[in-house]
Amino acid sequence: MDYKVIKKDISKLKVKPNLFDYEEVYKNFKWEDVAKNFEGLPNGGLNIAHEAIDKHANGPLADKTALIWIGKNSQREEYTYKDIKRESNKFANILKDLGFEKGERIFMYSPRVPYLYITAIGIFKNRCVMSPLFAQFGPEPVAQRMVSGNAKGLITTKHLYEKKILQIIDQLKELKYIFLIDVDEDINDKVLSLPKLMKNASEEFEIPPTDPEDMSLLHFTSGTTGKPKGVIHVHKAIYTHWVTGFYVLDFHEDDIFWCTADPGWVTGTSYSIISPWLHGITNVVYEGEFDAQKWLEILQNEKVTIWYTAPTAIRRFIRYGIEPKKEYDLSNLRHALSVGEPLNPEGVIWGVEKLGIPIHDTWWQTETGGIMIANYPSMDIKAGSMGKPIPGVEANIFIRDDNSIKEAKTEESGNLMLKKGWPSMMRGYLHMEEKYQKSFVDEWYDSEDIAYKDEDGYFWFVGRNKDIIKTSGHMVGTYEVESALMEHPAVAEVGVIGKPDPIAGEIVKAFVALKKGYEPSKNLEKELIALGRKKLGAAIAPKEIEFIDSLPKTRSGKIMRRLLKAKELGLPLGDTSTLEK
Ligand code: 6R9
Repeated sequence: MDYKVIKKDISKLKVKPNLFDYEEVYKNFKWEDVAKNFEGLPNGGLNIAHEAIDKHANGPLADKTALIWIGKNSQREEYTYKDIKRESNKFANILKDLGFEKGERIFMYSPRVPYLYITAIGIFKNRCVMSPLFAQFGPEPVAQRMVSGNAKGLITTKHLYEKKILQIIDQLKELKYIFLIDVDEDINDKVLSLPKLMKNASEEFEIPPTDPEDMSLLHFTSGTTGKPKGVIHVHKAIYTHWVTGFYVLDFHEDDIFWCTADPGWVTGTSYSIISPWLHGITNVVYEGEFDAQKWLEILQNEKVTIWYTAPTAIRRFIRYGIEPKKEYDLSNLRHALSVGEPLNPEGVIWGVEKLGIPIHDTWWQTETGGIMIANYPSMDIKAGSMGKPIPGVEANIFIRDDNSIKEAKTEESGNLMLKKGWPSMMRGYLHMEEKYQKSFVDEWYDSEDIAYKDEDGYFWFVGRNKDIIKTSGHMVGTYEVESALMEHPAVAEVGVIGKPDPIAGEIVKAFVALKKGYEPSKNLEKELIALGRKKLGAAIAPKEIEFIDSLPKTRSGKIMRRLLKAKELGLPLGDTSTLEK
C-alpha cells in the first residue's frame, strides 16, 4: 500500500509531548508503576470517583474548572472540582439512603446535561454500576438493555420517561426507582424528582472500601454486527485511562480537552468523563448534535487545546468543504485525534491542510476499555495507519483457526489480538460467559478485526472480520477499497460490501455518498470504477457503484455495512437499535 508520511519535528511542537521516545517508554513500561499516580481510598482500595474528582477537590485543584458545559441553546455553565465533589456526594447519599447496594446497575438515559456527569461520579462513589444509553434510543433498545443489565435504577428526563419508559415499564421488573432530572416534584413514590432529592441530600459522603476489581461500568457494544452485549468493566480500568490520557491524548495541566462522544458510547465515558478528570484538566461537554459551525465556535471560544473526535465528523467537514483554519482562530488547538472507524488517509491530511495539525488515529473497542493502538504526538504518522500499541499493551496479528492461532508474517492480514492482562480489559459479557470465553485463545484476546503489521511495527486496519469480502479467491478488506474511492474529489463517504455472485463468489460493491456540489452520473460511476482499478487492480476494484444520500451509521458514527448488505439482498435488517435516525 502506498502511503504518505507526516513527519514530526518535536522541536516544533508547542508543548513537549509526554511520550518523547516511544521505543524507550514501551520497552521499560510496567503497569505497577502507574499505581503511583493514584492516591487510593483512605479506607483501602481504588475508586474511580476518588481519583478523578475527590483527590483534586481536596487539594490545590479544588477551584479549578473541571467541567465546561455548553447547552444546545448555547447556555454555558462551569463546575469546579469542588462543585463536582459536592454534587456527586449528594447523589451518592441519595443512592445509599434509598438502599442501592454495591454492584447494582443504574442506567442513564439522558441528553448530555451536567447531571449526567455528576451522577456518574455519584454512582461510582456508592459502588453501584453505571450503564449509559443514548438518549436517542427508542423504547425497545432501552428495554432490551435494561432487562439484560438487571437495571435497579434509572436516571432520565420527564420527556423520555413519559414518551419511552412508560411503554416498557412492565418489562423492567427489577427497577426500584426512576430519577427525573427536570421535575420539581415526585411523580409517585418510585418516580422521583432528582433536584428535590439533591436539595435535601447531605454534602458529605465517605466512599466505602472499593476493590479495584469491583464492577464500575456496564457498556453495551455498538452492535454493528449482532445483538448488543453488556461489557463489564471494573474500577481498575483507570490505569489504562490514566496512561492513555498521558501518552496518547498528551494531557498537560493547563489543557482544555473536548471529546465529542456521548457517554452512550464507551468513548464518552472513558474519555469524556474519566481520563481527563484523572489528570485534573478542564473537560468540555457540548449537549447539541453535530453542527460544523457550532463545533468550530466551541473549539475557538473555549480555547480547546486537545480535541478527540470521530472520522464521521471529519468526513462531514470534508463533505461540506469547510476550512476551519480560514474561518476560525484555532491557534490554541495543538492535538487532534479520532476513534471509532478507520481514519482514511484523506482525513489525516485534511487535518494537516485545513486544521493545521494532523488527526491522530486511535484504535480500541468497548471490550478493551481504553485506547490500545495509537498515533502519538512525537511519532511520524503513516497516513491511514492506526499506529502502534500503547505502552503496556502487546498487540499482534494471528491467523486464527477456531482454537489455535499462528503468528502472521509481516504485512500478512489476520486477526488483531491483544495479550491478556491490561487493566481495562473487559471482565466479562454479562450473562454470556461462553461468548466471553470464545473471545480468547490461549493468552490472547481476539478483537475480531482484521489488520496487518508492517515492517516498522505500525498496524493497519483491513476490515471487521465479518465484513471481509471473498472475491475470485482474494480476501478484500473494506478499508482499502473505501480509502481508494475516498481519493476521488467528489466522494464524501463510502461503504463497501460483498455481493454474492455465481462466478466470483462475491463481487465488491460500493455505496457512495457525494460531497456538496456533486451529482450522481454514469460518468462519475465509470470514473470511480476506473479509479478503483488503477489503485487496487481489477480483481479487488468495485464492480458496482451505487450512489446514496448518506450511509446508514450507528449513533457512534460507524458505517453499518451489515445493513447495506441486508438491504441489497432483501434480507431481514437484524438489530437496528443503534442506527442513527
Ligand atoms: C472505541 C470504539 C469497536 C470497533 C473496532 C473496529 C472499529 C474503532 C477504529 C476502528 C479502524 C480505528 N474501530 N476504532 N476501526 N480504525 N481507529 O469504537 O468501540 O464501539 O466497541 O467499536 O470499531 O472495528 O473493533 P466500539
